[in-house]
Amino acid sequence: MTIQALIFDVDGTLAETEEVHRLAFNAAFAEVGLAWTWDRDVYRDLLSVTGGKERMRLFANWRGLSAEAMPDAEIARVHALKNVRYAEMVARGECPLRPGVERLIRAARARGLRLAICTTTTRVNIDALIGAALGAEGMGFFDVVVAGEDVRRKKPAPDAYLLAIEALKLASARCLVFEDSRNGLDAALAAGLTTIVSPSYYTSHETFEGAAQVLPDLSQFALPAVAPASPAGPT
Ligand code: XBP
Ligand code: MG
Repeated sequence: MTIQALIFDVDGTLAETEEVHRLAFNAAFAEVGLAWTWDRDVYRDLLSVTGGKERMRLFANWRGLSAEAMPDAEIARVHALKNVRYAEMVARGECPLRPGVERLIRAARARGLRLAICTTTTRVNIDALIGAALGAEGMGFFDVVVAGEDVRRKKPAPDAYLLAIEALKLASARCLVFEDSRNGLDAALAAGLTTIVSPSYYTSHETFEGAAQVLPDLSQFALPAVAPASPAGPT
């Protein structure tokens, strides 16, 4: 298989961001006077759903709070505050990239591969992480960025990956995906994409049938033979 593009998940794959999201959620809850605290065990259970707002809705349901008691607008307000606190923590250097990630990104670029991001997180969080880790030029390394707000159905639905390969104008067989979670792997597989999984702190208990490889981290990954991407349509 000749690979022409690498597609990266964000949370858990590029960095151990979920712990930062958890702390940022708790900070936001405290700031708005919401008596919610998510410990690591609770957050691991909440990660069964993708998307921070969806996670808040799930927790509200667990608490028996109706949509009237916890309206979507209030979830959106607290979630936006969470993202502000997340960006501040990331900017302070509290969330470095996982081993091998920067080397792989730079090696892929040097070999003419195209790069994409495909995540269920919010776009501002991608900007914060990449900016802190790779500098102001970092977002320019990626030809395509698909974020949570770009699709109606988040992972494990294939929508985000289908949108990414459509934007790349490449056949799925020309792309290689990097994921850390079962939900992410299912999304990529449903889009027909070959997927390498490097489990993260919060997904280490999951199983990854269907992954092409499961690696402790991406420092273990060797790029296969590549051909430069064609600017023409799908190949
Ligand atoms: C993981 C997610 C996200 C993050 C938080 O995304 O499900 O919801 O936990 O981000 P990925 P938001 O596909 O990168 O693994 O609060 O912005 O949703
Ligand atoms: Mg992930």
